[in-house]
Amino acid sequence: MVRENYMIIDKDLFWRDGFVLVKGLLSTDDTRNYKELLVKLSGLSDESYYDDKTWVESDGVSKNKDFWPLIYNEKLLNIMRKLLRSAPRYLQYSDLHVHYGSVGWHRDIRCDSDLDLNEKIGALRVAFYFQTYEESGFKMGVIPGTHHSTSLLNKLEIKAWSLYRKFTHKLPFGYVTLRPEWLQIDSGDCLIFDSRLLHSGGYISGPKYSIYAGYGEDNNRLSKRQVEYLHERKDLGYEECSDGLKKVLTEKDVMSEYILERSIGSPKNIIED
Ligand SMILES: O=C(O)CCC(=O)C(=O)O
Repeated sequence: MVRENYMIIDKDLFWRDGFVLVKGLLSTDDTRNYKELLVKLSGLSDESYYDDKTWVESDGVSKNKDFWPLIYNEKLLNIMRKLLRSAPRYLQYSDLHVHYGSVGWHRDIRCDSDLDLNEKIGALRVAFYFQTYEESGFKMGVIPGTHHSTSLLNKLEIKAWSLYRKFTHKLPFGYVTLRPEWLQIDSGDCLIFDSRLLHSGGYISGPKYSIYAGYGEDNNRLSKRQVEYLHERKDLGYEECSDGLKKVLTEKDVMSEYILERSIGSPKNIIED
């Protein structure tokens, strides 16, 4: 059954399901420009997909000034203002993807306990896409409600299907305890989801360009944890938020208290004798 409420910006629905798909959030011009930037930075093109080339850059939005307008896109901020309890904050957690997919059910934030799942709202992940469904065949999978609860049976089923996928390189053919929904993605679409939500990219059959960015609230321990993750994952090479970006984030009222705290404790500010 096709649900009608993918695009309804309603806080209660969002808190219940954990996601909203906003069709055509970005204009055609913006979509073309960001795709061109991804092509330039990655050195890959549509054709590279057919040579099995992929590219990922962590912290890519913050490191590249040309992407900053995405962070404070007014349409996006207005939507997040409806979904959150306080002003949206950019958490500096971002990835640029070319022809890359993350297939397999996962969350984008560590959830240690029921306490984490019981929080009404966690950090947010915002995904922007720059190719048509016709070009890529890309669908994004989400399992509504799993940001608040995942039963033991759900977990076992996820384990079983991930083994199946590992050995067959195919997506599951049927679910028993899980109710995934597969969202058809087009150029300019934007998916906003709670980082705790179980989600999976679908396999692609053509070029794909996407940007994933993290947002949250001040005074929210899951938003704080999202920023702490940037410290922990040294391998991802997150840099301290630059003064230029801090200035812009402050002007646009999306500066996070956790990013500011992080700067204070960053190695750059530690004086060694
Ligand atoms: O675009 C995709 O294939 C999914 C990416 C994803 O799930 C992630 O980066 O967490």
